[in-house]
Amino acid sequence: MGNSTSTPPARLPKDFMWGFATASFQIEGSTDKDGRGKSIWDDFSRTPGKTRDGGNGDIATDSYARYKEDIALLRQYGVRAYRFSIAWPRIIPLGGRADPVNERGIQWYSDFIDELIKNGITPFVTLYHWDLPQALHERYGGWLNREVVADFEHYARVCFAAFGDRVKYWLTMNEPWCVSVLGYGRGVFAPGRSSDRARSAEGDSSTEPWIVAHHVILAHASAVRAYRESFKPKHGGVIGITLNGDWALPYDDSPENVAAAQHALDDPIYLGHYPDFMHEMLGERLPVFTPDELTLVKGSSDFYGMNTYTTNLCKAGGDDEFQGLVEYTFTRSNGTQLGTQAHCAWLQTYPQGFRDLLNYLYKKYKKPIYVTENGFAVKDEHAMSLEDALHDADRVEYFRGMTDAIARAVAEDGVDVRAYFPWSLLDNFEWADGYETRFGVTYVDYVTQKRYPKDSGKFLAKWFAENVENSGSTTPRLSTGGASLDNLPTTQLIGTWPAVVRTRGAKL
Ligand code: PNW
Repeated sequence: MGNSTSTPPARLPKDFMWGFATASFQIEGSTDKDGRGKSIWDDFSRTPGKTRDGGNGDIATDSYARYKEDIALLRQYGVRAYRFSIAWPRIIPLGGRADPVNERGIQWYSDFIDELIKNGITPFVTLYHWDLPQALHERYGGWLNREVVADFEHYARVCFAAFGDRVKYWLTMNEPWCVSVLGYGRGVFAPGRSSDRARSAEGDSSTEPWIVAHHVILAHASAVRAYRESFKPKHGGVIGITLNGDWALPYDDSPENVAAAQHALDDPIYLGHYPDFMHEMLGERLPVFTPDELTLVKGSSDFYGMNTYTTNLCKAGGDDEFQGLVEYTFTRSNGTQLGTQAHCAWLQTYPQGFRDLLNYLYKKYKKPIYVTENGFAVKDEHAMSLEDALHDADRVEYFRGMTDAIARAVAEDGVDVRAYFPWSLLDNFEWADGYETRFGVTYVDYVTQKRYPKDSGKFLAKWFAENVENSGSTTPRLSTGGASLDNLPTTQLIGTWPAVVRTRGAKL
């Protein structure tokens, strides 16, 4: 694979899908509207100390109420597709397969999908982006109990039946690693279980994350089987899962660090079994797939769905099982930094790693790749004036590197990348970070709920307008008058911050 950046890459093919990604709990708000049940994030985010700034999901970006405005914004950016997630507790408020289906929840997503299609935007739907119905957590321990596999399959079937005539791209799960490790190991995400008794009264970080991950994988694979058997024949769409996929580089040439970097890249969905290293590390704590389950899991994704943000330099050692006994750093052996530091500790810019990851995955698995998230949170953006926040130079630099990497991976390396969804359309509820960390290409003023495109959003709109072969119908509207991107106000300064976005300094 090459790494030349001197000549411009060839254009992406005309059916290349690009758009922005979001998730229900991070943007919708309206948690008590239209019969929605509670999710595990509702009370968790309202519990003091669980989010960095005390923020919760009650209002978020108010996108449940403002969905037409959000879709108009997507249209201004000229996107071809939009990745969003469905909130399970809006569809089945109590979550289970014998519990009532909520027609008002179905109607809302149905209207939403129609509005996207009316605007020429292809819906790309995630079924589970972390908002498990609270009732299932209380009933049987949620992801810890195998019951959840059949309940998830049922929920998925309800969605396929209601929306499958219009939705042709499905993701079952977003990032199993975050669900299991952050929710049941480190305890920083809902439901917040952990062996750390300062953090949680209940939980066992040595066993629960692996049990949860096992059920997440089986739930995913069961939903895929249901889709392929009962819906795909008439609807003809594709379905898969999306994994955390950061690139891993050895810290240096030592054989143990080279092996450490490889551990970070193996996963059971595409291998069809747990990687050997996991057996060695976990012994009998690693759940066992029956032969039937192995058949169910292998090949259970039509494509390689990947959320990728950064590259880690890997050193063998340490005792962190959630990183496969590998230590991560961004400081090279010569003392320099890998790239530009984001607001979150785990993220630095490194576009060559993105190109290398795309090449690695395509050579290894030979499946089309859908990049379902990729993005950057500018350091201290929350503390800037609106005007400064809109000139998000570090995020522009990030996306300039990543778009160049994608274009070269496709045009020069022959990698089959079909879609790219920068995270995120809007600043939004960034989980345990609350509203402090901003990933949006659009600034959200949480007092007024006004949206303001940042330089990065304009950069991406222009880049894709110029670098995807024109299919005729989806040219971005950069200056259509009225609410065009260029006419939106960029100078209004934020006066007072609401309590919800004020930093309390609580570090997680
Ligand atoms: C992803 N990490 O989460 C999620 O899919 C989004 O909902 C989220 O807003 C986005 O990335 C930005 O954080 C991650 O600790 C959470 O490495 C944590 C990590 C990575 C991704």
